[in-house]
Formats: sequence, C-alpha cells, structure tokens
Amino acid sequence: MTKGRITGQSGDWQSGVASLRRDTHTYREIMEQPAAWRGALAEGRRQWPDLAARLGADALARELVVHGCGSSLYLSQAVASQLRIAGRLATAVPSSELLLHSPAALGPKRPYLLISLSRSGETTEVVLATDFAKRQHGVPALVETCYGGSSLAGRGDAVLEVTSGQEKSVVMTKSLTSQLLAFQTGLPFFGGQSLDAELDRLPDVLDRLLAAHGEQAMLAGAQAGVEKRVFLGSGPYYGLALEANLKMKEMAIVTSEVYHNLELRHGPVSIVDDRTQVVVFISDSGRAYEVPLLAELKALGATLVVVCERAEPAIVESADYLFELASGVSEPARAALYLPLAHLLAYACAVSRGENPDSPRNLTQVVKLSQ
Ligand code: F1P
Repeated sequence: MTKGRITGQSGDWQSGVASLRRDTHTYREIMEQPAAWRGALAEGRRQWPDLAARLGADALARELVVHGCGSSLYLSQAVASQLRIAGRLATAVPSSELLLHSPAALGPKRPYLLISLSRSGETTEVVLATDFAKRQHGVPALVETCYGGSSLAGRGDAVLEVTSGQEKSVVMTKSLTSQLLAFQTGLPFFGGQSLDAELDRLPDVLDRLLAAHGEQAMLAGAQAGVEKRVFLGSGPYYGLALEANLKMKEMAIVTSEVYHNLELRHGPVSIVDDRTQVVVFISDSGRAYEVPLLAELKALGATLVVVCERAEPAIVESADYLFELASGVSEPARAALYLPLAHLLAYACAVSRGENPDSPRNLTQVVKLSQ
C-alpha cells in the first residue's frame, strides 16, 4: 500500500488532506473537545458534592452497575474500568441486557447502585432499564446525561448534567469524552483518589495534540489502499477502542473490528495483511507485551497507527503513524486523550470516501423504540 496517497485523490498528500471537507457539525465538535473538556471538568466538580449527598453513603458504597446503549455502552465500559481501578466492584452492561436478561447479565438479585449513561437521556432501552431496575430491585439510580430535562434525568435519584457535551451531530464525539471527564471528577466519592490535578491538564494537552497530530490522524484515516481496519485497546482503554471502532462504522460505513490488544493473536490475526490498518492504543501496564505485537503486525504487512504515552525505539521502528501523547498524566486519568485523534481518523476516512458524517446511513441521533 502506498503511504501518503489519499483515497480518491491525486497529487501530494498534504494538499489531499487539506482539501477534505470540514464544514460539518461533526468536525467542529471533534475540534471543540478541549473547550468542552474544560467545561465538563468544571460542571463535574460543581455537581458531585450535591449528587453524593443526595445518593447517601449506603448507595455510594454498593456494587455498581453501569449501563447505556451504543457509544454510551462503551462509555459505560470506560467508566466501569475507572471505578474498578478506584477499587470498586463495577460491571458495565448494555441497557437492553439489563432490561431483558437481567439474570444472565448480572446474576442473582442483590443491592446495587445503577449508573445510567446517555447523551440524550431519551434512548428507550436506557430509560426502560432504569425503570425496571428501580421497580424490580428497588435500586437507586445515578444518571449522567447532557440534558438535565430529559426523560432519563427525570428518573434519576441524582443527575450529573454535562451541558458542555451537547451536540448537533448524530454520532457522539465530544459528548462521550466530556461525560467521561465529568464522571472522573467524582471518583473520590466512590473511594478513589482525586484525579483532579491530572484531569485539569488534559484540555491543554489535547490542544497541543490536535495542533501537532490532527492532520496526520486525518491522513491515516484517508490512507489509500486500506480495506480492513482493526482497533486494539486494553485495560482502561478497551471501552475507548470499542468507541473508536464504532466511529469508523458510523461515520465511514466501513467494516472494522476491535479486540483487546493481545486477543488479536488468538485467531483474528488471520485477517491481517498489507491491506489492513491496525490502530493500537498502547497502555503503560501492558506495554512490555503490547509493544512486541507491533513488530509482528508489521511483518504481516499491516499499516500501524500507534497511540502511546511515550514512544520507545521499538514503537518508533514499527509505527507508520505515531501519536505520542506525552501528557505526563497517569494511565487511568489520561484515558480520554486516546479518542480525539481516532475521531479525526474516522472522520477523514468518511469524507475521503464521499460520506457526510453529519448524516450517517441508517442512523438517527436518538433511537426510540415503538412498543
Ligand atoms: C446513544 C446512541 C449513539 C448512536 C446513535 C443513537 O444514545 O445509541 O451511540 O451513535 O446516534 O444514539 P444516547 O442514549 O447516548 O443518547
């Protein structure tokens, strides 16, 4: 595959990337993330003491069940990892599984605190699952949404409203990362350490990353000759890899896959060849095992897009596109930083293929079921 050639374009790649359309809500909202994050951190910090008081010590000490649909399910997975790292029992489940298959999804009935996540607060399964858990199990619900007047918010015993995440786009970008950050400001109320000093650094780091690597991320997305994409993430980044993969499907309408980093070797590696682009989120805890994977994928002909905190020589050698975060922020606190460049990658893939990410095929901003 020819690196540096843009799908559907001729001429040199830089002018090819520059000519990709950006007059969309989706692009604007991706690029607005640093400002949205500053707002979300302030909103979280302002609301958590009152939310914790409303829920009370008993509810906050319970086992935690986090749920949502689509991107909000992947946010649930990222939030549940943050809670587990903070020392809590936390499970993420799709709202539909909670609603329809509670024994299979959660096992025996027991007291837990429900954490219901939804950008719109209007998605049918999230609302019904929250009702169901309250009715069947008498569980209290903490709701996080961008819309405090929504149907879901009306069902919450406490509501974390993240207005900074409100979007015009159908696909979720800044809403998800903003909700993650606002949630992280509340981790001390679940017994975790405060991440505040680190979280406060993220908007400036993201400003720098978008300026330094935004165009390269677009180039990776518009790379000619890519027929298959695979996203890899582990630990606190697995939910974010799921979300990056969903962006590719929703915006660019391409088939892509997602795995935990080392799971790729156990079968799915069969599909990797010189028409495959693999986007790898490298963690700190797993890097000793994750970095050698890069050379193996390179040997199979894959194009590698690597996002990591610090690039050691073995990463520099294998990566075709290298995005070094250099945030100086700990592994869990920096989770949101892994997404915005992946947003741009999916966006560029979409527009280089003639798709309009503002009107993705078969999708609406809110999925409401008729009963
Ligand atoms: C989440 C969601 C999105 C998806 C689509 C429909 O809804 O499923 O993930 O991209 O736009 O809505 P919400 O419950 O977070 O509002």
